[in-house]
Amino acid sequence: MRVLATAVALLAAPAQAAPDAAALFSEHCAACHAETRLGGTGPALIPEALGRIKGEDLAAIIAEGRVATQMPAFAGELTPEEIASLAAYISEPLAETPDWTTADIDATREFRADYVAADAPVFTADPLNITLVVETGDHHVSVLDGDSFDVLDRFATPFAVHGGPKFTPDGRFVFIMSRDGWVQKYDIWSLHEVGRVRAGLNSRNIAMSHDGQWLAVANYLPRTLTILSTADLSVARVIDVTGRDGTPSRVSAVYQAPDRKSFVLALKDVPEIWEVATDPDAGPYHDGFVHSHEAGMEESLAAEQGLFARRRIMVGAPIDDFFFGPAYRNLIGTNREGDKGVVVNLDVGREIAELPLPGMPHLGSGISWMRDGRRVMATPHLREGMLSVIDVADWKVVATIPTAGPGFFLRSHENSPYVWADVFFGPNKDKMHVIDKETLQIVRTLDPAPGKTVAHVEFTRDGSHALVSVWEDDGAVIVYDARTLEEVRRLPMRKPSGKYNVWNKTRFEEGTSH
Ligand code: DHE
Repeated sequence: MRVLATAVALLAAPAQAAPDAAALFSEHCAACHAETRLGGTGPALIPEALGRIKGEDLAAIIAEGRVATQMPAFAGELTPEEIASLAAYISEPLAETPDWTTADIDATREFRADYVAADAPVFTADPLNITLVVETGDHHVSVLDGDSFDVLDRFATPFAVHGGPKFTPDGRFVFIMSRDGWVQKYDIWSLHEVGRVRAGLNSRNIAMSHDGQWLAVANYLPRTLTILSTADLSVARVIDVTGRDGTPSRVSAVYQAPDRKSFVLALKDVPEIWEVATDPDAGPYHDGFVHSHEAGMEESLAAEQGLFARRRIMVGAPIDDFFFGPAYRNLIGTNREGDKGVVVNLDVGREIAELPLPGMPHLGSGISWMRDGRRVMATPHLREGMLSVIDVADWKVVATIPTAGPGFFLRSHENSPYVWADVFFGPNKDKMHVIDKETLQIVRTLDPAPGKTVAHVEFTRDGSHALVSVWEDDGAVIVYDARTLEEVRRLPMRKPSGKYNVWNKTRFEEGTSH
């Protein structure tokens, strides 16, 4: 009888109300992350941005806070249920794709009042041998003298920088992009930030125009390409990215094609590659055909001309990322399934070849070099422990090099006989292969920080030294003699990711990707 009474009492008790996540967000999070969840002084809290917090539990971050940031711990204030409901709330996609108009972008432009443009470099180091190290551990960039490896400056970046910073062709200014769409301009000669602007709400990467005047920002949110003036970070154009059938698309990546005086874009949601002119005299840009009198041109749907003229190249399926062949005539991309490569000829505007490339090739990390009189390119694979080496004249796979696990980045230099390939994923993430460019054999496997992720290489201007990241919060950049493969120096850094040498990047040194 007592048991029955207890059961009845329990049933009669009001059910524990589920926490009101939206109200909790407004009360505790919105002041820093904005009511819209699109970010304020704190980063955006939307799945597109949070997906990058690998291996970390969102609820744990809310409960414990984030060291060395302004993110406080909420464990004392909120119950575990409330924290879990907040974690679920910010993992939900936004109900609608938000707008981010030219006026919105312009309103975020801010310039450093203490910036004074120097007339000449304020340091004695070779300005073209400066190397930037992106330290994602505490969102800073270190500016290294490429000869002495001394740190000339260390400045704060926006939260979560991704992709390569892009230099103006003279190497004086550099632009750095964060996943939340902030673009920061930094003056290398003055060793000083100039200013920043939020060009998108969730962005992928940036590209510099051939003449250094325009910076393209590839966005996921909204579905746009933002083109900024590099002079003052003002908006030159926001291009809505919509497929021929009207479907809005995210931009996976944008790259500079200097020989073509254009930007080339990979679209994520529609089977199209776009080319956008950076030449005021460009055109006409016909969809599928460019500067061409081939049959069929008359049938093309659109023809734009002049600066920012756009043309569509129709492909069989969306291409996520790609690598350019010689003289930017062809690009090789991969399909979403990551099992084949597709070669697209940019001159005629169509696919011209296919090749088997299983295991999710990471073509954005591809590099190329001359081997035995023929130009080859190599790419790592994100899902298989191998590198594919492809002849770019006939697009045939000439070799497959087995590695100790799937890798992320490849690097070489014209003056180096070796390709450096990391093993980013799996138990051998602490290994770095050094591969002979002629024999395609692994000549040495370095193991400089056992148990830690060792990844991404950049060379000095002359190719004499290779800089390797120990990708940990108490990490380092290790400087190697690129010929003897001996360690020369170890510079402590906070989770260093990519490194970018001004010369190699502005001169399109052949061992470097985009
Ligand atoms: Fe990257 C470059 C896409 C995840 C670090 N990454 C690029 C580029 C693209 C790309 C298209 C070329 C842009 C450029 O430099 O202009 N990256 C992707 C993805 O699609 C992927 C797999 C998933 C994602 O969510 O974006 C991805 N990338 C990562 C990471 O997890 C890495 C390792 C850590 C991080 O910072 O997010 C990472 N990506 C990098 C780095 C570069 C990069 C360091 C620049 C390499 C270079 O040498 O130029």
